[in-house]
Amino acid sequence: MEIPPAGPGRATWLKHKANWLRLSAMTMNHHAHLGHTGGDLSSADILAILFLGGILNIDPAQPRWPQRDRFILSKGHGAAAYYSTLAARGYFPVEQLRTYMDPLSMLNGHPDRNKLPGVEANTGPLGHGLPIAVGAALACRMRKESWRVFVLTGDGELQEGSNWEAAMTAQHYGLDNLTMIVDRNRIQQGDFTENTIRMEPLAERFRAFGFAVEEIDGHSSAALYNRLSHLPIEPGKPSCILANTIKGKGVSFAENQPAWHHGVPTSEQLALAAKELGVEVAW
Ligand SMILES: Cc1ncc(C[n+]2csc(CCOP(=O)(O)OP(=O)(O)O)c2C)c(N)n1
Ligand SMILES: [Mg+2]
Repeated sequence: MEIPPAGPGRATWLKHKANWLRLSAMTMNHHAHLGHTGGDLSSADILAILFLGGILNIDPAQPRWPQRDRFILSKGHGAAAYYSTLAARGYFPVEQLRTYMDPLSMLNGHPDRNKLPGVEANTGPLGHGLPIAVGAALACRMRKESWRVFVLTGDGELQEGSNWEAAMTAQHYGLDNLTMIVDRNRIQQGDFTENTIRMEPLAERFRAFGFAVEEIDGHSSAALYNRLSHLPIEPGKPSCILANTIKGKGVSFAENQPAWHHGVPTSEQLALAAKELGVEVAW
């Protein structure tokens, strides 16, 4: 796929793509009368860089190519943004996004690897993506292959203990082919993370569990690109990127509002979002 050369042109192009993912996800949630808009909007820049910005070594024409990089959306409730990304990358026609959550659609409320090309793991129950990613990274090591594993988690999701068991395993095996990205939007279901179960000091916690950690602006395509194109952060250690984001990013009425975790836009809100994001969705 065509990616503009490095520079301000590429940053603008990626921002436009990410905003298209945002509006596409909101349109899907609107039609389905269900969805997780806030987390779709916070993750869009990360998904855009990985899939459309040339980070992942993948081939949509061969979704099961053995040497591909693996991406796992651990926060499976962010499916609408993820499906929009896979369609934009060419895994299936964008028109199929219209079928989101329809009976017999490939686009379930949460991703299903048996139905949709490009999906590596069935997720939705929180706390499973990192354990699966660790297993994949270890398998890669044992086979002496060179593909990499990327996993995107929520921040509230890290309250699931399974993540910390997986983190211990990743550091034990020195899995520097594993990169976890945390969508650190500071909101979970119902409230801010720090009011629910405090996550800080999150960077120090991951360091103590043997990860190389870096905090970046999760809405800056330059920061994301620079970090993700120079991995691992430290040889011999799994990488953890704490991507500081805003839940509901880009849409004034949804930004930083816990209620928009599950919020579904009305027709009027969708029109306002389109205006604010400066994109059109025509599928
Ligand atoms: C094991 C489990 N418990 C509860 C839920 C219901 N649930 C869906 S999303 C969510 C909140 C997730 O918050 P966070 O990880 O911060 O995601 P984001 O802010 O990126 O949407 C919850 C509790 C679930 N999917 N899985
Ligand atoms: Mg969150």
